Amino acid sequence: MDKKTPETVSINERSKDLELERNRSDPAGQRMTTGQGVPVEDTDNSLKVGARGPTLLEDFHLREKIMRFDHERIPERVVHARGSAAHGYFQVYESLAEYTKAKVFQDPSKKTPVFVRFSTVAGSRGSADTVRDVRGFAVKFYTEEGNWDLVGNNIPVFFIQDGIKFPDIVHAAKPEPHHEMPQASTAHDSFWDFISLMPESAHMIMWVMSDRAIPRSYRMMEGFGVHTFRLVNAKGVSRFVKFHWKPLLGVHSLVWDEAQKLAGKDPDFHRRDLWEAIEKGNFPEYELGLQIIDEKDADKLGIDLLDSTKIIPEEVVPVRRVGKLVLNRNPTNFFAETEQVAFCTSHVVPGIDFTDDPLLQARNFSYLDTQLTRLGGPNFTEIPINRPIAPVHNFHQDGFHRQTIDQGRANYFPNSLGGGCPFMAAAEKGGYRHFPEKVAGEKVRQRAESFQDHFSQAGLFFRSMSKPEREHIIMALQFELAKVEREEVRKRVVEQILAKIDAELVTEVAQGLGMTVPTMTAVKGKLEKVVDTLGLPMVDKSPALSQENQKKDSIKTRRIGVLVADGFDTAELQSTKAAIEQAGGELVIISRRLGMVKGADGQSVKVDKSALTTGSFEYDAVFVPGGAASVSVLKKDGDSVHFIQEAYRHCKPIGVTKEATGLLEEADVSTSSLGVVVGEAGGQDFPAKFIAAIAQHRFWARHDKDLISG
Ligand code: HDE
Repeated sequence: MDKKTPETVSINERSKDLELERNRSDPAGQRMTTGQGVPVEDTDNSLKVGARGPTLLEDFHLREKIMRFDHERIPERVVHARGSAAHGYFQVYESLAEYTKAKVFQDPSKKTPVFVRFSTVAGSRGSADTVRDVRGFAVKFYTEEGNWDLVGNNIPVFFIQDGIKFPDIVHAAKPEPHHEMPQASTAHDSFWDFISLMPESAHMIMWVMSDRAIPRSYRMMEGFGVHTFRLVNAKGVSRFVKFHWKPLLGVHSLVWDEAQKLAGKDPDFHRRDLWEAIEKGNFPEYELGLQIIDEKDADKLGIDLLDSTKIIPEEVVPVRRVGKLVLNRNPTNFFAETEQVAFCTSHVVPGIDFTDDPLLQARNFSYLDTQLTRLGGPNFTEIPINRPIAPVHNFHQDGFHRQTIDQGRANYFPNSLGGGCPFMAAAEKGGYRHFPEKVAGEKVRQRAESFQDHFSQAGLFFRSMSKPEREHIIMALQFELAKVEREEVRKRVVEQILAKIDAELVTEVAQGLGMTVPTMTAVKGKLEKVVDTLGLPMVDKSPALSQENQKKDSIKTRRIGVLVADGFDTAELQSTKAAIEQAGGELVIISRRLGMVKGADGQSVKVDKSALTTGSFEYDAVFVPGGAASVSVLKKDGDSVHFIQEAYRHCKPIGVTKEATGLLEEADVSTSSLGVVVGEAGGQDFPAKFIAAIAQHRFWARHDKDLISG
């Protein structure tokens, strides 16, 4: 018998792409066949007795075609049904061998292929992208020692502490069972009823009511592993770790009014944004950040690391950026890749291990289990997008849709008929060895005492927000609770949850709902402990939590809507376009008619969007070039005036030159308002000032409170 050596693979950025190639099918230049490969003569007419006669059962092409169509759907994910994905790679900046033996973290010259799926949680597959919800951020690393799935969210905490509550929270959040309403929204009685009775959700509720739950783009949101995991090095030393993804474009959000309008005008807003950015070569990039905690320091943090409703503030344990994720290729086929990808938290590689977080432990069961129904059996690991690049050999066999053709007689271990193969690998040879954590105790159904502080971090989050961000949270709560029909549910949320978080919060929400403001119930938290034990100068606030403190130095990939009609000032449009494109932004020409629009000097430009199909909420800023004839048309057009007013109310930068100030007047927007940039006649500095304003993203201070009411 041949003496075989174990197969190994060396990974590079294209490994998974090449591996998928064997499953790709391209009809170009090919003739149509049946599923059996028999060429088809006619796919437009069924086989009949005479042109007007009955159809024959013998028509195997008709039957096969209809049968295949009848079974195209598979069950959607029970949560995270609506999603979009992309391929890319991950590259570590320097070896992390000190912390983990995972090969993906050893060699800075190596690019490991990844597939990343973003999603909303509550809505069905066809629901709108911009609803208020948590976003999934799931990453599959195809490493040389097997697949590692980091299945995270864009919010670092969760609603519940124990996985046994997951069916309850999801039932409560999903459309109500008797009439299946509302779709993709938590603004209903059963959700808030549950929340009012589950104080452990208080911290998560603050995040979900904040701007984080309405991101501007998947490319501009953070990601978090949520649970504490372990990194284990070659010597077997384990440290705790929290995973973060930091988008290089900064963290930006929509406002609620925009999000709702987008849901109607472009329900695919985030999916389109991701797809188009990649097609244009604007590859989304995120840095992987690690908060690493030595086991001996875990008790000093004032929180229990096994409690997924808590964060470790970045000011307490800094986030070290260790590598970069780049998404540079759209999937070839949505169903084959984005829909059939199966993430499982239990897919780990040597050097990465679990903790006893009861949420994580339950997930480790759920993700494996859910694929059985969704993907039709246990062979989902053989579906091309799920197949590891690393070689797979075991005695799992048979079942629906088995692809692998196992050779030989021995399908059991130990065996002698198969030469004892496949053999085991010692930990030193790459075998996965679980971290030998010491555990002892009684079997109990209990929640640890250290899990009991539900309100300190909810308050920390609220206090760490800027004034506009706090107002957004207040307005979101007013919106959601105003949709709750039962008064006692509203009351319980306000009295039992909000009154334990923050005085400003509870006062404003209660007043907005026409309720008596309850007295704050003081709940002594444990955060003070962090100051005591680590002597750190914070925790009353964590500036890292506020999006206001994120970097705002670039306009890369921002979309600027340009309102024009015939007679616009061509030179102004061209010079502004050149400057904005140079800075990485994009101008989108909007006009009443598609086709060409003519400048005052006779030169025409192509219209990108008909004003009928778009609105100010699809853009990051608005630009109106001068040109008396163009501006005079826009002034008479209610939609253009509304465009300006709406952009203004959403606190967006608005740039106008020369005659275009007339459109501002018509819209009742003062030229001296914050974030309104006016180009003086002949002024050279307009583009630079406008670009600086766009980089700020929004001008919240423009009009304090009413800005988000829509
Ligand atoms: Fe999930 N979750 N989850 N979840 N989750 C699923 O798995 C579950 C939780 C997350 O793009 C399901 O394949 C339980 C936290 C993402 O395909 C299911 C619990 C976090 C995705 C499931 C949680 C997540 C899912 C549905 C509590 C952030 C989409 C379909 C114990 C760290 C992955 C599927 C994709 C999907 C179970 C809580 C993130 C049912 C039981 C916390 C990003 O298995």
